[in-house]
Amino acid sequence: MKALILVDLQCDFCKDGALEVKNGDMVIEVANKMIEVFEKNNNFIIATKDWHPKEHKSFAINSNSKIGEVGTLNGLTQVFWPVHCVQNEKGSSFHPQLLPVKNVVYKGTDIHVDSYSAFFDNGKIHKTELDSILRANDIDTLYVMGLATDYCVKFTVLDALSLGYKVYVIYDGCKGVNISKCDSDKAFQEMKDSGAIIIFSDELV
Ligand code: VGL
Ligand code: ZN
Repeated sequence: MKALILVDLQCDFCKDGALEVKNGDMVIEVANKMIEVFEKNNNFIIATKDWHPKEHKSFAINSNSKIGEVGTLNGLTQVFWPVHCVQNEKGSSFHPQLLPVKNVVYKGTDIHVDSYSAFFDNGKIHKTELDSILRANDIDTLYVMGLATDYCVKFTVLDALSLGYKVYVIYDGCKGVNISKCDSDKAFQEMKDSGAIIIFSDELV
C-alpha cells in the first residue's frame, strides 16, 4: 500500500513566516492536487508538523547564537534557527489553503535535540509514531513532498529508505531553505543516490 507524506506545510515556512522558504507557498497547490489523488484512490495521507516548545535549543536566541550560525546541540552539529513552529501558535498551523489532513505526526518536541526527520530525532534516539502508523496500515511505498527540501524532506526520505520503504520524492512539491547555494540540488542528488525516485506531480494525476 502507498502513502502520501506531507512534510511541514506550516505557516512559518511559507510567505512572511518566521523561517520562510522561498516560494514555499507554491507547493500548497501541489499538495492539494496530491491529496485529491490519494483520497480518490483511498490511499493513506499523513502530514508532519514541526512542533517546538518555545524554549527549544535549536532557536538561536535560546542557545546564545546567531541565526544561521552553525554550532553544536547535544553533541550534534546544529544550524541555529529563528524561533519557528512554536506549539499552538499561528506559525505552526498548516498553511490556510491546505486541504484538511486527518493524520498528523509531530516532531521537534524535545528542547534538547532537533528533529528534521519525521521518523527520528537528529540523534536517532527517539522514534516518532510515523513508522508504526505506516506499518499498521500496511504501507511500504511513500510519496514524499513538502518543506524544506534540504532539511526535513531530505532527512525524512533518507530515514524512510533506511527503514526499508520504497520512496518517491515529488520534485515540484518541494522547496528548500538553501543557506548555501544549491543545497536543494544537493539534497535531491543525495536522496537519489540513496535510492529515492524523483518524480513530478503530473506523473501521479
Ligand atoms: C525545518 C529547519 C528547522 C524543516 C524545520 O521543516 O525543514 N528546517 N526546522
Ligand atoms: Zn524546526
